Formats: sequence, C-alpha cells, structure tokens
Amino acid sequence: MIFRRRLSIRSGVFGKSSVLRSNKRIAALLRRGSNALMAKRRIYDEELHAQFVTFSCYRRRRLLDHPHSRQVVMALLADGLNSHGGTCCGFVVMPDHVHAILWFTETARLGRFMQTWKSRASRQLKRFLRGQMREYAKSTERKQPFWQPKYYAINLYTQKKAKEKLDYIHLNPVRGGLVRQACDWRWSSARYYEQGRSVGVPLGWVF
Ligand code: NI
Repeated sequence: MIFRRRLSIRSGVFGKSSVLRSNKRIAALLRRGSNALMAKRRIYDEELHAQFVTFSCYRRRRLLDHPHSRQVVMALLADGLNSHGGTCCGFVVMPDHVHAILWFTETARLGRFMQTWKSRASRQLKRFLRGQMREYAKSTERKQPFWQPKYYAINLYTQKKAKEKLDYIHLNPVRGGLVRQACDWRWSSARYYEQGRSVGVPLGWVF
C-alpha cells in the first residue's frame, strides 16, 4: 500500500508516462541500500514479486516457427505492458514456448495480464496460420487450442535468482541449437542487455 502510494508520487514527479523510469529509479534507490529504504525493500519483497513465467504451444507443437508469429507474441507483450502497467525484465519467444520475467505493482495483475496476452495471441496467430500455412490448417481442428492451458510462474525474490533466470532465458535458443550466440536470436531481450539495442518490447531491470 505504502509502496503504491510512493510509486504514484514518483510517477507524479517524473511525469505520467514514466512508470518505467520510476521503476528504474526505485531499482537504483534500492541498490544504494540507504537506511531509509530498508522499510521499502521489505514491502517490495512482500508485495511486488517479479515472476518468471513460462507457457507453451498446444502439445508443444512448433506453432511459433514462423518469425511473424514470434513477432506477434512480442508485439502483444509490449501492448499488454502498456495497458496493464507492468514491467518486463526479459523474455524469449521460442518456436514452441515463451519465457518472460514480469513485474507488476500489484501481484494480482499477472493473472489478468497473462490471460489477455495468451488469448489475444491465440486469436491472431490462429488466423495467421490458417491463412499462411496449409499444413497447420489441414492438421488442426478449428476448436483446438493454440496454447497449453495455464502458465507456470515462479516468484523471484532475489537479484541473484532473477539474473540466473535472465541468463537461462537468453540461452534458450543457443541450447536449442537455433543460434550460436544469444544475441543472434532476434526474439529475446539478449540484444538489449548485451548490446544496448531496442528489441521492440520496453524493458526494465527492477531488481
Ligand atoms: Ni525454455
């Protein structure tokens, strides 16, 4: 509660559309670790978990094999962050599954965010695949879901754990034999962290 109020004050100071910047500012303040901030860190730990989320295509089919499909998943991630007021710390879109680290000012928002992200992607991608890929249309019933139901979420309580998951995320395409280096995969946040490039999804490190 206190944190949320502080956040809105900060947003006021830094301008309405600067939730991202204010998150960064909070992260910088937390890093400094002054006494005044110890109380806030406790609240941060209790209420504002970042979560490592994973969801997969139905029956682990490679429904995100087409670059356009991965692009759609990313565009909807960016869009959702805008409308739900969340922060993405990192992500990867693989041919058959997606990982992301997400942070919201209210924990309950993650569920709504995921629901929207997955269902919008499902609608758009089914339409795309039916139009573009005959194989998909032939082998798929209209009612068949695009995603496996649910998603898996792990709370990230420490910076160390978050960094570990971020590296894990970025190495997915390397482990999968898709590219030699994490930065060669265009559908992850690796380029942002390693080369400072924009990847089309707003990113922020909140730890
Ligand atoms: Ni994976």
